[in-house]
Amino acid sequence: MVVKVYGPVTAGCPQRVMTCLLEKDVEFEIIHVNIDNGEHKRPEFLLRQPFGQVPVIEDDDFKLFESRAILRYYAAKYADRGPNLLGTTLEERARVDQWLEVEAHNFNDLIYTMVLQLIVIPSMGQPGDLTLVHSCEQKLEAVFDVYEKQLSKSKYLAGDWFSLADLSHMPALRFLMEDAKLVHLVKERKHVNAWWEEISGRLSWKKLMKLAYY
Ligand SMILES: N[C@@H](CCC(=O)N[C@@H](CS)C(=O)NCC(=O)O)C(=O)O
Repeated sequence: MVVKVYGPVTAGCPQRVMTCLLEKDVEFEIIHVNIDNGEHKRPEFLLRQPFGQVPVIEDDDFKLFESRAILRYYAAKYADRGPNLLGTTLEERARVDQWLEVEAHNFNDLIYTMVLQLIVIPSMGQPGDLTLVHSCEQKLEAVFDVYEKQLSKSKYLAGDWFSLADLSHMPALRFLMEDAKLVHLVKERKHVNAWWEEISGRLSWKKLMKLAYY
């Protein structure tokens, strides 16, 4: 049965899930949800995701929302296929969880606010709040300083192997890399930059970029 992923292929949270499925070589079908016209807030979609957000997956009769829960599900379901994204020992798994929490709460929220102010609100014809963007940028400097320190000790966030913790950062990192005013956050940190070069060179990410943008 082909896994159905609901959400635009260009949105960060669905991209996180699709990258994981590509890592695990799981066949999937993208069911486009038009978030520009509010399709994700309609009653039919709220039956799938009661908070009106993407992504959602349907795998046979199993349905799941929340992108990081979906990552953990597929990394565990296909533990023996492709790279081990979860860790093996209890401690490795805990470290992956730790950095997944950091990504969700210290990192992603700041980027989400920036995307809203720099892309979403202007696309609706209103000016974004650049003071808010600047404040997020300042906070991100401090977050990336922590990452730089961690990545000087291990090749990836949770150790010397690629895990969900790294994968989960990729869509938001791409947004920074594509913005001429924000790319410095990554580029000026030697280890963070080398980490991005490494993870964005993975086949799964290259395949996703082809699916989404070419
Ligand atoms: N915690 C949720 C967040 C989902 C989320 O924020 N999705 C965004 C796209 S990346 C969305 O649906 N935005 C439209 C909206 O919130 O109305 C997850 O990780 O799945």
